[in-house]
Amino acid sequence: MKNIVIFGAPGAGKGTQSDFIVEHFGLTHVSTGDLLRKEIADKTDLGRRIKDIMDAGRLVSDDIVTEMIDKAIAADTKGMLFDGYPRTVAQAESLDQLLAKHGRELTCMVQLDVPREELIRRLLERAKIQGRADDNEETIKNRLDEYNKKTLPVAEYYAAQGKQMLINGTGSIEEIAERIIKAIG
Ligand code: B4P
Repeated sequence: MKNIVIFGAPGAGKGTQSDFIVEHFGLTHVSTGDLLRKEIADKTDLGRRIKDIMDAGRLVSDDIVTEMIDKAIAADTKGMLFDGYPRTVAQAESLDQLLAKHGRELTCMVQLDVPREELIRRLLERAKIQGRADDNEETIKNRLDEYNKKTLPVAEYYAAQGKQMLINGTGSIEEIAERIIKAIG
């Protein structure tokens, strides 16, 4: 059973490439960004608490996302693709513990490598099409700062475990999908 993390900066193509990976390997897709946005759209208590944090491009607390992931792993029988999680070293440690609790372990971490100017270009382009609350110039800068400070150390965590696979995340969506599937396979 494969359990894979897709990792990268905001706009690196994690959500985009996740569709190809889950289809090819028959995995369950868990995007913490999608789960959190649903809480906001459904106006739940949690959604009300996290809206301002997400709109500002900051990370929500580790406890909130860890609880969501625990539930998702408990409900899964196929193997999983974790998209947008873990985003801090504390979350990466929790993921290892949660997988072990369910008798599983992480297969690998796929890291999409994309230059900063291209990340900004993609997110501003998406802003025109989807109008997501956090896709504007100032919030994008906050998201990239959060990524550099809190999320990039997660790459070292997986490199130290020998589980990091670095993939060139530039080029056409199909080309990148082919690179990822070949590397995992
Ligand atoms: P996410 O939903 O994970 O959003 P994201 O980082 O912007 O990546 P996304 O997957 O949407 O974009 P993609 O790169 O596919 O997180 C949003 C917020 O949720 C965070 O800021 C945080 O507040 C909160 N959050 C989520 N998880 C959390 C956690 N674990 N802990 C704490 N907080 C958490 O694509 C971007 C754009 O690029 C798309 O428009 C796409 O079409 C385009 N694109 C993709 N590939 C391309 C290519 N090859 N060429 C050209 N364009 C491409």
